[in-house]
Amino acid sequence: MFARAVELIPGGVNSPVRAFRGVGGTPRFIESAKGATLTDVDGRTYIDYVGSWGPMILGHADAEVIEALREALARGTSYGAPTELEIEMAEEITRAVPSIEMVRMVNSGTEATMSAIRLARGVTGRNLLVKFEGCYHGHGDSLLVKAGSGVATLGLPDSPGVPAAVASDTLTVPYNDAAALEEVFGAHGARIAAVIIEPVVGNMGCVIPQSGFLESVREVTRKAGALLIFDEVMTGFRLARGGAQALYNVQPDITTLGKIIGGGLPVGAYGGSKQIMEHVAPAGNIYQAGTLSGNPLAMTAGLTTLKRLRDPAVYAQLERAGKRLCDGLTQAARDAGIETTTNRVGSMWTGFFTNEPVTDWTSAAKSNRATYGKFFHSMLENGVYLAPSQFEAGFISLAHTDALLDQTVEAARKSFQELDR
Ligand code: KE4
Repeated sequence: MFARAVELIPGGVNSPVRAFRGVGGTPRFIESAKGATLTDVDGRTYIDYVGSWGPMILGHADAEVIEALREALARGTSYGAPTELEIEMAEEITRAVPSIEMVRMVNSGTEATMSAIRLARGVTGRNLLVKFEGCYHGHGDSLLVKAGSGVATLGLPDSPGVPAAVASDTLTVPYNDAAALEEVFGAHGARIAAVIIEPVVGNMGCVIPQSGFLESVREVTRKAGALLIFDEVMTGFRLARGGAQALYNVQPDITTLGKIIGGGLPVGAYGGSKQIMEHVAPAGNIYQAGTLSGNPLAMTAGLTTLKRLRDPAVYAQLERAGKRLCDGLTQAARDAGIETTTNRVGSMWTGFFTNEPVTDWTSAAKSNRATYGKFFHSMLENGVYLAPSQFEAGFISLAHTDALLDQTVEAARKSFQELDR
């Protein structure tokens, strides 16, 4: 199948990370999924910790979600006109996330962050954007930018096709480095429209904000009149019903969401105060649109998922599962004499093959990618499907029973033993 796919689809995949280039080998083609389990086209089953990169927090093919979709399908798939479902989704999100008084649905996390950045630039009348090295916010041109030579120097394209003129409006600073952010604001503060950040990072592997860091980002943006965008596409409804901003009690001006709020169907959203969101067309003049935005199927799958997440017990369960798994994995590695650093918040985690703390991209990049690749394939052979890259987060769902978590730890015990030191 992969040989056929590479003839017709760039790299044989519709999103690069799926091609296994971070770990080598041939990607598995998936036939079906149920609960915590994936089944590939050869009939092999795996305990899944990718969960479609975050959305599948209830587990795959959740009976209630499938039933709700079945009923919705009978009423058609898309109207291109407003529906009550979109009001219910907006009510669900605004009730769950205090900083969001008004929200616009889009169709991907990329659309959400692109729109949030345009909104921030339109509202402030400023152009510069600040992001953090190692954070990923989708593939919008302003975000495919790498750091210039010095912290306060303007950004450079991180992909062909991104004009230098666009990249130079983005500045990049190291994560967890409040001093570097202060320096950037000292040099450019009055021109900065927004800072965009993953409040808990998933995209360099899981990296946790150090104490006071998010508060310092909030303070420096407030003082300079720049907007703070929390990109909670991954952390929204994952770490808490109110997202990372509820967990760390830091309120951004704009929040982007995605993944979980679509229950596995294409979705994204951005929201904030009414005062800010009323600038978005057609209420205001900052343009953004989308054929399938708020489509009835994604709203149905998303709402069914979010209603199940109203029960605070689910986050206690996800925390217990995360601790059980990661304590087990760490012990299994240690028993095999292998040093790992594990960063975890709730049901989102990464085990890095390094013996140093991982607090930013520089420290994450020191991890041993070759060892991770060997571990990944050994676990795959042992029936466990981890993220096919050292620099991604793993996700546990409500369908991951203690038995499956313990089975995963046993598989890891074998895999760690197999790793040549
Ligand atoms: P999408 O456009 O892929 O829906 O969302 C982009 C995005 C925005 N913000 C954050 C914090 C994200 O994690 C993402 C997408 N995450 C990746 C996982 N690293 C999706 C997987 C993929 O690219 O295939």
